[in-house]
Formats: sequence, structure tokens, C-alpha cells
Amino acid sequence: MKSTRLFAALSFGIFLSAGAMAQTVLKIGYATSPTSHYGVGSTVFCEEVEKGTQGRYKCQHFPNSALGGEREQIEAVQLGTQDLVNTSTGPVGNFVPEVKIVDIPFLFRDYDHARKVMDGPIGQGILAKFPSKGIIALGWTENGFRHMTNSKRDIVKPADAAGLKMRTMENKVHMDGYKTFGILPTPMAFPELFGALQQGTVDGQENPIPVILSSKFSQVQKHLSLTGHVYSPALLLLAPKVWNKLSDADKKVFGEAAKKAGAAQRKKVNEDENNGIAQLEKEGMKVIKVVDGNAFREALKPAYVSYAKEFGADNIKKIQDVR
Ligand code: EAX
Repeated sequence: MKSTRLFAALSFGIFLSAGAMAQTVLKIGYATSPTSHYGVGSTVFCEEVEKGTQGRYKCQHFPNSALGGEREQIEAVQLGTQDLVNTSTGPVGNFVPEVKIVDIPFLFRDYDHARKVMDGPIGQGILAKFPSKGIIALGWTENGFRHMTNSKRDIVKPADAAGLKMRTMENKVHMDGYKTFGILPTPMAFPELFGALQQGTVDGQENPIPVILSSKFSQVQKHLSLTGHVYSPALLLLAPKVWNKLSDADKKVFGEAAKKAGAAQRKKVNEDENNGIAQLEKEGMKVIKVVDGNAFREALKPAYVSYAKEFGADNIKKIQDVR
């Protein structure tokens, strides 16, 4: 009698475990809040993956730099200790040099131009450079056009920015460009930025409206100038150890989910661009809406000589010519 009961219990246990779906929880990290552009894009990605894999894959979100700065998170994805990061290209050029060309200041005319480049052969070609560097780039999301904030004065032309200690991303292309404006660039991981602004360790920083809004920089920065000096792309990066375990069907699900994430993130950037300035003025920031863009482009010319040497003038022109 005893053995039949044992057999019955065992077979019920096997039935249960087989019935309960094997579920993989993916850790996804990003710099800003769950309701920010990164949060919206990451949520759409995760919902689409969970739906498309019938619940076999779901995400655990780590917003607000909970897993560290973007460089740290990219390293963790490369090592496989983190599954996904939704990151600006800021530090990515240190891992995949081919990305650096899209960080050149004043390279993109507007959002339409930038998005066409990222979604076209140039942007897709850059994604193809990641696997050989131990990272899977699922797709482009978006951070947005970067503007300057500081605690000292209005910035209309480069001379106004000269001498300001400005935090930058850990990105040499940005730093070389900003030096031509007379700025003193201080590379710093994003999680340290709010504190540095609060203590006055740096005078200012530059980020897209969605980041300035969601990170509440109006609490520590008085002046905002709509310089739009750099288009900051973003990427959804996946650990190869996750990718290599996926079936072809699941790989397709992950790829489609990344596309939908990019579209949702861009839509949120549009919304923040449309509503954010008024919101930031309401929060007390003094916003310079029209800057002397030509003076910034003029100042940047010496940096463009070295960009042309590093990336090829023809490659820069190919991007500029995309219509
Ligand atoms: O990706 O470091 C930065 O300024 C980035 O724009 C921010 O982490 C969002």
C-alpha cells in the first residue's frame, strides 16, 4: 500500500513541475525612473517579451541606476551578470568604437533625421558590430537631443559657457567637442551627478529634456539653454548568454519587442519635448529657448577636423546627407 501512495505522490509532483512553466526572470537596468522615457521603453520591451514567449521570459526592473552607472551596467551585460541594459550611447563607444561617430555634436539636423539614420543601413550596420565585442544590441531606443543646464548664468553663445565646469558623460567625442566651447568637461557617471550639482562640484551638465525632467534637475540647476548640441541615441543591450539560449522563434520575439520598445521610447521623448519646457519653467528654471547655434557650430570646427580624421569625412557626410 505504502509504495503505491509514494508512487502516486511522486507522479503528482512530476505532473506539477511539468505543468508549471519554466520561467526565466531577466534583470533589466536603466538610469532614470520607471515613468521616464527609459522606463516606458523598457516596460514595453518586457511586456512584449513576456507575451511573445507565453510567460517563459519576464523582467525584473532596476530603474534609477540601481545597478550602477551605464558603463558599469554595460560591463555587467558583457560579463553576463546582468541580462539587459537600456542605455545612452554615452559610454558605449568604450566597448564598441564604431558607435562613437553618432555622438558627434551637431551631426543630426533634428529627430526625424536622427531616427532615419538609426533605423537605416548606417544605424543597423552599427548594431551588427556588437556581437564580436560580446554584447547583443537588440535595437536603438532613444535618449534625445541634449541641452545645457548650469547654476551660474544664461548660455546663449559659446563665450557664455566658457569657464563653466560641466559634467559630461564618459565620452571623448563629447569632451573634445565641448572643449571648443571653452567648457571645462568633467566626465562622471550619471548616479553621481545630482549630488555633484547639489554640492557645486560641477557648475552644470547637459542632458535631454526627458532626463532633466525625470531626474528633477530643476531642484539644483537654475539655467537651461536649449542648445541641442548633441543627439543622444540609446540602445537595448542583451547578454550573449541569454541570446544564445533562445530558440529562433524567441530571438524573433526579442527583436520585435526591441523595435516596439524603441517606438514607445521615442513617443515618450516627443511628449517630454512638447510638455517639458513649460514644466521646467514652472519648477523655477530660467529657459533660454533660442541660442546662437551658428556660433556653437563655428566654435566646433577644430573638433570636426579631428572627427574627420578619426571617423572619415565621407562617413560623417553620409550621415549628414541622409534625408
Ligand atoms: O542615459 O549619463 C547621462 O547623462 C545619460 O544621458 C543618462 O544616464 C541617461
